Amino acid sequence: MNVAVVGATGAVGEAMLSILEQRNFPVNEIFPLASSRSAGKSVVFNGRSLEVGRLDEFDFSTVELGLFSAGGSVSAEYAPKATAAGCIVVDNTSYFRNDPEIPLIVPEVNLHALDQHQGIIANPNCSTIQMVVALKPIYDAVGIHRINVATYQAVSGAGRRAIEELAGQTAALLNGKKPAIEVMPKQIAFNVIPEIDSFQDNGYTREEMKMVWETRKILEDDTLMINPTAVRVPVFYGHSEAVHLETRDPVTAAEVRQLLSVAPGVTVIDDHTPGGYPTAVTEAAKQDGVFVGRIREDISCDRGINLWIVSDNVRKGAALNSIQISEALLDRM
Ligand code: NAP
Ligand code: 12T
Repeated sequence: MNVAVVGATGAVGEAMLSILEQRNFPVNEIFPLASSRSAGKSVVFNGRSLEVGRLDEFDFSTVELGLFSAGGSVSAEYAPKATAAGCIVVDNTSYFRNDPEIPLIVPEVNLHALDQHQGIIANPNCSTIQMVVALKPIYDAVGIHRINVATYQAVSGAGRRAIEELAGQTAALLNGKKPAIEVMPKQIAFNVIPEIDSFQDNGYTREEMKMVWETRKILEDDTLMINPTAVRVPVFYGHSEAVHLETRDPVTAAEVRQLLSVAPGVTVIDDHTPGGYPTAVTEAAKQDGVFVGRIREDISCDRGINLWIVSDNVRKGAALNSIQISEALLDRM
């Protein structure tokens, strides 16, 4: 396949290039694209240095697949142009996710919905992806009525400049200097911020509402009750989630552990010993899986189950999931 990577100089685009390479995706020609700011810079693919091209000058009829991660407004403008030129688009932005005509896919969970695609396939939000991978086997076995979730999200979710801001603030503070605050709403180094994406009329943030809208769409269940709090923490790679479920039928922690131990894409690390659980930096970062630990019955609620879920937000939360979707598209050709 000829493949265009739109946003190739970004945090997600860079991971896309390296995952395409690692998984031996059948790439014929690859076109890294970005804005005029980065045109002419180079990126590395399969040991070769490639020049970054300008998205606004690119002819999408020369590629079969476009992996988009350059922001919602870029996808709004260029994804329809790409499909009109015969290119299939896997879109990582939130722009098309809630469109009922556009499949929103996590391959371990709802690959069947891919068959409805008309040229654009949406990749869900990072926090939604890792949660539904872990919840799908429980949902199928005993049903889920309600989900309470608090996220602990890495700065890489907000892109390259946010990664640099955490590093820069940390260095500044350790050197007794004032931290510069440009990308995040407050100081993120040595802090925790309960604001990701914009505030909505109901007092939730858009990042929180994405978890509601997207989880319902992926699990095809509009009755599912979801109550998220999305929080940014000073971690570079890997989102963590404390999830509290209310299931429809009773289930024990041991049964949940068993369900998850055979679930696709899930690794259970749940020893009741010091350190016997996954963390973002130690287990999840740079890995492909969704890691689950701290599985226990909720002592405050009948049919309540608690879980701790971590995964690499840039890989499974974005680039890897998009490439798994692309592999499934290839299988269907
Ligand atoms: P990033 O590090 O800031 O990178 C942004 C990329 O988009 C860069 O390559 C940038 O190119 C390119 N870009 C920006 N405006 C452009 C334009 N007008 N024309 C062409 N290219 C343009 O951000 P990121 O973390 O990689 O995220 C990129 C997008 O992916 C986000 O906006 C979001 O929509 C999506 N995303 C999704 C998830 C998820 O949960 N699935 C997670 C993270 C991000 P330049 O170098 O030229 O500026
Ligand atoms: N604002 O693709 O800031 O909907 O961590 C993913 C991550 C949007 C998205 C973040 C964001 C998305 C973030």
